[in-house]
Amino acid sequence: MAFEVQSEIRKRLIDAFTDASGEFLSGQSIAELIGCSRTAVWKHIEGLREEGFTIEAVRRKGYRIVDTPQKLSSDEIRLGLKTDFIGQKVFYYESVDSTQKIANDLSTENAPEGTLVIADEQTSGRGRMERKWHSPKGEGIWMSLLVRPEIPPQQAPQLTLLTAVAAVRAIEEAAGLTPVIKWPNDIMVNSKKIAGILTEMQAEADRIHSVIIGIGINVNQDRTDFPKELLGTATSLAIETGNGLPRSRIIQEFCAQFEKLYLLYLEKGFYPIKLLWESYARGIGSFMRARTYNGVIEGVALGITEDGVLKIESSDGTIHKIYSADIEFPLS
Ligand code: BT5
Repeated sequence: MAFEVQSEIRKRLIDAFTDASGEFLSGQSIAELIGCSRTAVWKHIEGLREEGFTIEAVRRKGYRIVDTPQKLSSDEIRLGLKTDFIGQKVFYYESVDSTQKIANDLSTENAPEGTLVIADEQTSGRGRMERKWHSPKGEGIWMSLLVRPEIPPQQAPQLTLLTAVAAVRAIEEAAGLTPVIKWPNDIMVNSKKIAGILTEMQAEADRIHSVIIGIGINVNQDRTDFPKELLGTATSLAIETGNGLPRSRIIQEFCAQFEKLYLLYLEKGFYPIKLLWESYARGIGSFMRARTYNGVIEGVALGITEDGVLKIESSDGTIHKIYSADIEFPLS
């Protein structure tokens, strides 16, 4: 397992290139910006090259980044990341069992809010209720985000809906197609699942210690990359757009969208998020079948409550509140 620790200087160098937006930075100005000697600048530039960055060096002009590596790295994720705290600390792994587990461990070690754990591959990626999440090497975004909102624990499911909106918007911005949301955590394109969200928390009775939000987005798989059982139900951005996409761009966009929505949520509560969620959701007003722990409920979906709970009205007029379920309805 490869684990990269970002040095503070490397971070500052990446920030300087981000602010330069593709323009040249002279060796001297980099040295001043990041607080080290010109020789050290050169060493760090070489380090970035070894990671796969293509860096142009021109006499009297300086350096600029002309291409980023295909392979993910924490430096590549930071280059172009325009957030204050979401994703500002990135832990990148080549292969892990599950990023949820690592983020959980980091949370108990007091990692700061916004810490992001990303893996190129998960060997035991998981969905809700101990289901498997297929996370093949290099093909998707498998990441877990740590937040510590000061909200009552029972409101944590709202963060799943907030994350769904952030994921839809990130995909919209980075890939140019607009997915829809299927309550509570499925992101769909052409009636197939392109991304899923798993929200887990560490809490006491009345206080959240941390919420770990797991997001899986299928990016570069072609049809043959999915196992047989997912062939009819899963899709990827490459399949839907016909293009491969740099994963870092989607991750950065997700972080920016999430941060905006999260700050709005902390300031104004769930209502504005609920309105956005409803604008991307499908199935409200439709006949639905909800498979819950306690059996199957069928009826018309009335909408979601302030707490993000789904309301279904069955034919006898009873209104059921659904906290957790898999739902089925015709998507197209
Ligand atoms: C989810 O669960 O959709 C949550 C998925 C969260 C995955 C992320 S990846 C990073 C982080 N680390 C983890 O270990 N997990 C999180 P659920 O709604 O229960 O859906 C699971 C179901 O989706 C499975 O039973 C399959 O039917 C289907 N599935 C599995 N892998 C898939 C994939 N790559 N694409 C689309 N569908 C998939």
